[in-house]
Amino acid sequence: MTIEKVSQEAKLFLTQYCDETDKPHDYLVKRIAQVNLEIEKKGYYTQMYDEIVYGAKLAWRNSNRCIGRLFWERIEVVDARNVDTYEEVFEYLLSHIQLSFNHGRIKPYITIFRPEQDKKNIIKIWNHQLLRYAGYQTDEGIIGDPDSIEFTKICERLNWKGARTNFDILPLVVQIGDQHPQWMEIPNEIIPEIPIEHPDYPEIASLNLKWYAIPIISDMRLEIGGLDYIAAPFNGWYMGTEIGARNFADEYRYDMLPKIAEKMGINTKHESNLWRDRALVELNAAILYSFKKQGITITDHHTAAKQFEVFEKHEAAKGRDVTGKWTWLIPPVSPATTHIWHKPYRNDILKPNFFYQNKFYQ
Ligand code: HEM
Ligand code: NRG
Repeated sequence: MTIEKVSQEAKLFLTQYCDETDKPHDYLVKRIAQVNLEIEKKGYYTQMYDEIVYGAKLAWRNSNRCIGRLFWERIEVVDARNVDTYEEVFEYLLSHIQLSFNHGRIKPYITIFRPEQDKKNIIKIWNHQLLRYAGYQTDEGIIGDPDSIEFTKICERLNWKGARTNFDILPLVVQIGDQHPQWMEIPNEIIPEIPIEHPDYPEIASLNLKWYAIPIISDMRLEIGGLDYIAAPFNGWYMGTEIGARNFADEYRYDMLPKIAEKMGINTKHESNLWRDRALVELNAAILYSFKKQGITITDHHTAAKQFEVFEKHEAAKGRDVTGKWTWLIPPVSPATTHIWHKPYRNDILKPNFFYQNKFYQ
């Protein structure tokens, strides 16, 4: 980004920030002047804590693929912009896992490391999510999560060795500047996991399925006011279908529907028995039941869609249009039972926002 562009983006963001948080006009004018001076001197500027807090909230509010946006104002922001060493990065990441888990009452959290523009000691997180299962291609077939095969190879090349179960939590892999990346194993005591069981089909427990409690996306770029926070891991809580209808159900992931059907004792010979659909619903019921039994926050897709509808009403009341990506907002189970199915959304990309970025490895 050129400095003209940074200055332009900064002005747009600061104007929105001051507008929505009722700052007096002369505050905005002074702040823009100050930021421009800083940009002229060093090519970028440093945002105030309150600015990154509001920026992160706006980025969530603008996340078109997210159904959880009703709670956009309720995220805790950890300022990790002064972090320089591997030890500190790992400390912040472990603490993110623990604070966001909050003994099961999961809290939305984001830890923000230095922006890319601040060239020194730029921090890169190689993991897709802070908690994620390894995947291995072996002669006997795939072990673990096929989605992680590539990253798992990278970890093994860095001399990490997994136990080769279906649920090996990957290490945290961090790179500072162009240095050799370092990894650290997440201590078992702080890894919250939920064994999956079904109240009416006890046989399902014998599949020994489990999943981790918190989705902490760590590979997206957070853009606020012209600055690129390339390391800014964030989390909310799971919607059950993410695990039950995708992670465990997709044929290219854990592919569990045939096994669930077998444990339920239903015939899988004819598609017209709808055995896939029946297995899918009960697997999703099992996910929600198991999380709730352990007192761990999770939402079902009906509740999430209703909350999203409230979000749409709140936004309309503020005179704002809700942008969204329909193909992602509809849940993968019974989508037409939600209001989202029945209306269109404009997939306009507003900023601040979270963006995909190239992988740091390879
Ligand atoms: C995507 C739910 C919190 C930002 C999603 C998806 C779901 C979801 C179901 C689609 C995921 C998929 O299909 O793989 C929720 C729920 C939350 C929550 C229930 C509970 C509070 C958050 C927070 C942020 C966020 C705190 C950021 C601050 C995003 C983004 C995506 C997304 C950027 C797109 C991810 C991608 O493209 O892979 N969310 N979310 N969400 N959410 Fe949320
Ligand atoms: N489907 C992915 C997670 C994507 C983000 N989902 C959330 N985000 N709920 C999975 O691991 O299944 N969040 O910030 O809460």
